[in-house]
Amino acid sequence: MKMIDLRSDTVTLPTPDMMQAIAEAELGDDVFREDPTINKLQELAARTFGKEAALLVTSGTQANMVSVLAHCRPGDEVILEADSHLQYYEVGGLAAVAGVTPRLIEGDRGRFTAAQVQEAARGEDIYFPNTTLLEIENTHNRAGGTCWTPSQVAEVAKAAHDLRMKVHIDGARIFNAAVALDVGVKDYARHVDSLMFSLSKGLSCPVGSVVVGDSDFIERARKKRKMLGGGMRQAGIIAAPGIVALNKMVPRLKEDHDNARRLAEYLGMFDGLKIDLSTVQTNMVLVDVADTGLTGQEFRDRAAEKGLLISVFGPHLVRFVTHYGITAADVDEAAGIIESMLPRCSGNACAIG
Ligand code: TLP
Repeated sequence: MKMIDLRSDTVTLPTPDMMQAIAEAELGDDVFREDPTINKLQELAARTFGKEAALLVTSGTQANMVSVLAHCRPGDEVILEADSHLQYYEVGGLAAVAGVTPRLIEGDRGRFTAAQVQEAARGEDIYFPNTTLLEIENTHNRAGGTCWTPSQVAEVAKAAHDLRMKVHIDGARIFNAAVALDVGVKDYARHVDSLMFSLSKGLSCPVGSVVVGDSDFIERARKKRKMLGGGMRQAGIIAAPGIVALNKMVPRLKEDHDNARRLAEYLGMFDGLKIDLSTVQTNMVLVDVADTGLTGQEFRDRAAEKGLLISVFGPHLVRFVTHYGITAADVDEAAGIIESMLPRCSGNACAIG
């Protein structure tokens, strides 16, 4: 059976250009900084974001962790949004690995304001931890791929800097935000101390994320990466598709956004499904299925039986993600599968298909 896989943009396979770049990559030992392909990717990433330096790491989770470790000391406090990936999905690494405590802000579609940062930062007191880092997630995953504008980032970053905090962006999908709002990624990076983006999500690479920042920060992050076991050797085979991604894969993200919007509008017509179209800003669609009488897991399992893979995002919430390899026709087929699962009512009796 053909499967349409909308679980995540992490399921993408490398493009033919990426496979060729992998085969032809010049390699060396990156712990000695001798892999020319990694060095090239890092220089390209630093230039793209207008920062001094960059570091290739194995994953988005490792990118966030080396950033927290490079900015904070054990016992410090980090301010971040309550549903942020770093808090929700990174296995408690903030506490277990970095030894920092989270101070959570309730966002509005993933975003919060300078006033909320000022309120959360309690200032100097014998009783309080040192609050040393603010984290922003753009696009915000659990809010449904919602975007911060550069001026919203500038506003909260200024508030944090005035309070002597550093600011880190989890920009796993920062290119989705930049394409959706037609702004440059430098427009975000210039306001913050560090930013990470993922190669392995919308950009379609098999592995890797990159952290950017000033040279001192990147040197500290490099050492933390080594400590976490992320010092890689001939990892130019990972960097080579990353170079292809930065050079070629960004403009096509618009196609994913158009497909997500198409899917959201299609699904929004079905009784029993609730979608907040205001959150459909990039390549994700969150759907509340409570009114179908199914849990998120039951809904996901029924879709899978019919050839459509999606993710459970809450007791009654599921997520669809569009990506490279998914066409408008696939989206229409996916919506058709969902339609075939919804209750068909006659008189007082309803049956789930
Ligand atoms: N997100 C994954 C899952 O972990 C939920 C997904 O399918 O969306 N930051 C953000 C904003 C992310 O969405 C993710 C991955 C990460 C960090 C972690 O990246 P990896 O999976 O490379 O460690």
